[in-house]
Amino acid sequence: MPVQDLTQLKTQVERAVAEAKITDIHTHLYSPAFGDLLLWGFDELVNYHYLVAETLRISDIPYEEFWALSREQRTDLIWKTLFLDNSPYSEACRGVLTVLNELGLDVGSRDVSAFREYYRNQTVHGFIDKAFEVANIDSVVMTNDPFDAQERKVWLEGFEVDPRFKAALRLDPLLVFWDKSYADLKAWGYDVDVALSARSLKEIRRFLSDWIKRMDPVYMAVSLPSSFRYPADNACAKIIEECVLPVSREHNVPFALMIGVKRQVNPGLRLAGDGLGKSDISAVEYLCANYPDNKFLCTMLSRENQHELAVNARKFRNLLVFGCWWFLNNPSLIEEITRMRFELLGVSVIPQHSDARVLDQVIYKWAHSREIIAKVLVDEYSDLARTGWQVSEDEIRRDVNNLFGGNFWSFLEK
Ligand code: HDL
Ligand code: ZN
Repeated sequence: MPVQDLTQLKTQVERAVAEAKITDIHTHLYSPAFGDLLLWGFDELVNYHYLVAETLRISDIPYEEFWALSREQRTDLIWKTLFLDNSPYSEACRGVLTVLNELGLDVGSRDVSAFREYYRNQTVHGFIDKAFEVANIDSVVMTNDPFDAQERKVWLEGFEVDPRFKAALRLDPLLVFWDKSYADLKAWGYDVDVALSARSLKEIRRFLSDWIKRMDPVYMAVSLPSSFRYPADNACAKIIEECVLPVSREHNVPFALMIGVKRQVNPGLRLAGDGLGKSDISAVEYLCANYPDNKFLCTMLSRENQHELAVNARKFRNLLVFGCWWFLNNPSLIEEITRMRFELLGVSVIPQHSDARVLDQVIYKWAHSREIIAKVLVDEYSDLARTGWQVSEDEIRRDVNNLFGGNFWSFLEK
């Protein structure tokens, strides 16, 4: 039945977006088998590094004094600074309140002890079910780092897989910190040297294949600095060219490029200390053009890179753009970037991922993004309607399901 008017269109888009079961293609969440690597609950939510950065620009507390506080003491300082002494309308603050509200808690009470009491009555398994249900997500992709000692142990010992948690093989230590990580590979029995001999490159390919067999990742990923250049005469480029790309093709596991971080611009903030820089899009262009048999997912951190990234995606069918990453995950930028992407790429894009680091965050990150993406879609479809082109409810659902997961899974299966 074609959609006849704006009110009906809006209702149908909002329903389709609300009902779409999402594949969240990049998070820092872990299945319960990984123990306390999975962060959840009120105090973790308030201690999210986004809120730490916002607190430490207002509070005069010396950084080391802040870090010497207990997690709960940090929560209380962050809560007072950002929620009570100032109105919490920043995206990260509002997100905390959206989570509490969506869980049915009385946000207006501002009663931190009541919020903590709620979580004390939850179990991790029960809360995973709850968070997935409230956020209406089908599965999340983890960020799995074989160089992390705590995580590595779980993978080597084996564990019961929770199918809602997909693996992603994260390669930052290998690609960005080779001068240190080569020693790890050597200790693990891979015959490598820092100079990247032919033998070393072969052994790095073996390392990657071993971990792909162990993890069954949906992709390999790396967060690259805004200074990333490709081609280049450095270890990062050499390992990408000689190891990651051939292994990616061999196992049909896409390579996800996340480009634009400036690591630790303020080390005193620890995890909150990273900044961003505008990156060189020609690296993405070169990789997609020169490796047509490789599949690349890509997200970039700078607003200024978004248009050229979308234009690149128009040129290369082996490039799938995803997400409004990190400092772009704010309503005004999500709307701007999504509109531009829909105008340039139509449905062939993954508009969002949550990047959730605390399980509860999938609730707010998706609630906020669904609202914006639905709003943009209504405008796109109503612009179509003005030409006489009527979209049916089935077509709306088809598009929405592709945007929220179908495009990702189809890209993997190519
Ligand atoms: O490198 C990444 O995957 C980033 O998302 C960082 O983890 C960053 O600290 C973050 O959590 N952003 O949301
Ligand atoms: Zn991330």
